[in-house]
Amino acid sequence: MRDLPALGAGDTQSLTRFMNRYACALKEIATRIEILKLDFESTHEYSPIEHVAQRLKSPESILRKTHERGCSHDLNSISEHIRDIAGIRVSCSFVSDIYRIAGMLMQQEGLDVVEYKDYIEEPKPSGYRSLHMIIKVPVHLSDRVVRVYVEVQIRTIAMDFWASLEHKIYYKYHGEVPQRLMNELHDTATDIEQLDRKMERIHKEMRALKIVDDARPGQY
Ligand code: 0O2
Repeated sequence: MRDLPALGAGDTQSLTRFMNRYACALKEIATRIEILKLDFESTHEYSPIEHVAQRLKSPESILRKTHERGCSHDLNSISEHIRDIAGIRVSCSFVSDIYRIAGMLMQQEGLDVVEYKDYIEEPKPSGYRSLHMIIKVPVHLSDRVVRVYVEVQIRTIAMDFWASLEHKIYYKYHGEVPQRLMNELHDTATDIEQLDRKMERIHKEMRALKIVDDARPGQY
């Protein structure tokens, strides 16, 4: 985004306009994801998306992150350096769905994937698994188009369950999680990886059976 005024005390109008762009970008990407879900369901009689959640970072949390990063507090700089002000999380049933959704978004006209981090291929030391993309999303304002960063996190329901519990534990211990718990979380993340694989295998078997069943001549 360009030509944004500096964030001054009491400059709430600029801040509101600034935050609105992220809210609009979230609407834009959420709609695209919803359309993918609807179209996929009607074409394949199956939904690769289980759940979608979105959030906007609060101005306080944006400023905290800006401060931690040591970057300038003006809105132009914030919009360039803090790329997860708008975040959307997509939960899928199976790992292959994660890549399917990511691939469909990457191909969409107008969306520009500027960062792609695959923490499923290379999990974080904590055990965290998820696919992250930073996407530049066009927002059509009354007089111009601005492009706004949105962070998209895509993972399985099981990975999401793990991440949410780990996040709670991390905050509960103010980042100083006892080693025993960290080890246990790490082991659980590995269990989840195996569980995801097993579930996907069963699902594939079931779909193969359904195809055979559907191909059979009708019975009375
Ligand atoms: P919150 O409160 O969820 O927003 P970045 O902060 O994005 O600039 P980084 O580390 O390069 O820096 O980004 P990365 O690795 O893509 O991670 C961004 C987000 O992924 C985090 O946002 C978390 O939401 C999630 N995440 C990353 N690692 C972990 C992890 O080990 N456990 C859990 N539960 N979540 C993780 P924030 O800003 O840290 O937090």
